[in-house]
Amino acid sequence: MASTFRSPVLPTWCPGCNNYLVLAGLEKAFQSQKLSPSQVAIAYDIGCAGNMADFIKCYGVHTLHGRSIPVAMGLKIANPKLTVVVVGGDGGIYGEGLNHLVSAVRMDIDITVLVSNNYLYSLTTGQTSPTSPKGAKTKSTPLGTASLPIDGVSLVKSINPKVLAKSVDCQSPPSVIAAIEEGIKHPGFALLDISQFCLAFGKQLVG
Ligand SMILES: Cc1ncc(C[n+]2csc(CCOP(=O)(O)OP(=O)(O)O)c2C)c(N)n1
Ligand code: SF4
Ligand SMILES: [Mg+2]
Repeated sequence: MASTFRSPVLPTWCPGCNNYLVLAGLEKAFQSQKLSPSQVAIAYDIGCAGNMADFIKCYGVHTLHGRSIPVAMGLKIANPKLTVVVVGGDGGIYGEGLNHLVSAVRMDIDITVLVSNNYLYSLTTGQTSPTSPKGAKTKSTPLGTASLPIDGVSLVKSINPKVLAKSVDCQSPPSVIAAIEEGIKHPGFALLDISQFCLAFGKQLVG
């Protein structure tokens, strides 16, 4: 049966991209919570992950790079009955938007932040991101990344141990599906760091 959350736009991600799993997990979680599209609002970041904006049918704002969390906070404050979700990448959430993540965690606001963590800026064709491993040779760091990577889950827990923060890996699809449902159900702030391998640019990180 077709999902009530599926828009008529077919996903444009690379065949096999792990974001298909995130999309399926979100749809499954909304359906298991018996939510209708008019009860859900999603703030999308910019990037491959954020392009999900076109593929889901519910309230949504395709925001600016790094600015999805403050938009989600505004949505939740304006209408606390809404289930509010953020969909973004490691670049937007842990880089340009990191200060907003800190604010949301301190407030323990009831939003669920899904980070498609592929350790790169993928939409812009594979530059170093805040989670790229130290020494990673990428398009933007041919001599190797000088900085240490950010661990989003540890960072968030160190700011507010009360929030839900979990790391899951797309190599285990059931764990991703279960974690998304847990995040949506959690009555407070939830961060899911969803580890992914970018099929187009990830080989820079393993070779
Ligand atoms: C304010 C602003 N800064 C930078 C960009 C360019 N830009 C677009 S997507 C992107 C990186 C996306 O990486 P990430 O958030 O990890 O998402 P992914 O594409 O890897 O899913 C950047 C730097 C932009 N669009 N807007
Ligand atoms: S470039 Fe990477 S993250 Fe983007 S759609 Fe392709 S596989 Fe997915
Ligand atoms: Mg990324």
